[in-house]
Amino acid sequence: MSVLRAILLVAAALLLAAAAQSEARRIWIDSDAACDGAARHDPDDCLAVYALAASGEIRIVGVSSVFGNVGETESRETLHGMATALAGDGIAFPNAFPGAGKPFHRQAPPAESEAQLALCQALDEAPLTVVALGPLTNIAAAMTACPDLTGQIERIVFVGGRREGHVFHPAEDAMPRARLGHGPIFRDLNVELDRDAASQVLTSGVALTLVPYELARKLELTGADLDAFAERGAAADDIAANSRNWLAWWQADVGREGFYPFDLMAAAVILTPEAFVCVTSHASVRRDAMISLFGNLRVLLFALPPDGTATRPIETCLTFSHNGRELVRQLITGSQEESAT
Ligand SMILES: [Ca+2]
Repeated sequence: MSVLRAILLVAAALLLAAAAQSEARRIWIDSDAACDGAARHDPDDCLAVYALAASGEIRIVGVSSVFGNVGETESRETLHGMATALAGDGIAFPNAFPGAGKPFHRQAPPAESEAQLALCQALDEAPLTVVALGPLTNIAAAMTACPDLTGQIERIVFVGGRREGHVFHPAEDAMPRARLGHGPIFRDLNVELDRDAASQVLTSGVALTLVPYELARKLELTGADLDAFAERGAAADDIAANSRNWLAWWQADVGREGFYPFDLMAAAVILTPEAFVCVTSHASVRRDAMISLFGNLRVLLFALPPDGTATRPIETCLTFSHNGRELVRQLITGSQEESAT
């Protein structure tokens, strides 16, 4: 093959790749990333962001930071750090637009964040799917700022929601001698930190996919998974290192070999939808009549089948397909072909 012909073939391949990328599904990531290595900071946002950034099959058109697991500033700095680390590995990832530092209804007057304006602009350019890994404040703010563009949101994939009466109790039967007999209990924080935003998004009419605790509890990421992840490059090595304290807390205080990778599941719903069994449920934001924890404030409840009180049909991913668990694990550990090389 002549040198000229080889150059032309490479150029054609690059053009094809660029064309495929421009036609790829447009994704917006909203995140309360907290993977700084602190013992009680859940690194799952960073695992989700890594999986989305590294896939090459989607086009990340924007990223925004929101308060949640940590403050908005720390979340944004974490995302910026990830962008730098990913760039070092040759993976493009945009810097995060600053978003909300507190719930929408507690902002007086409501602040107009760069995140909501940038999301409106991205919606004005073309339809997109939002992966919502934290409280829905930025999404609700954008819906308020540019209501005529809400129809451009193809779908929101949101980490949250539960069935009535369901308590998030990760130890389950893993720690029979735990203090008080149950070990830690988690809240549905992405909903509870901004209930009004959750309610606004739910009632907006935009297609919504819930990725609840009930799904995440069906997969544990272990130390061996983090070992494999760390081999994928400097960015992965950083995130894996910053996940070790979280893993250690799960092993010591929850009694499990691994941790439930909550936000990673939302990334996986985008990247490997065949890994999941998702059904239509009916959801609403209201008080849970079966339990009075946390002052019995409103929460996002879904019901299967409809229970007569729920209002809105939405997609809810509840379990894995036959090989789904391994497909999701491989988003972190790398594909089997990669492992074999
Ligand atoms: Ca999160």
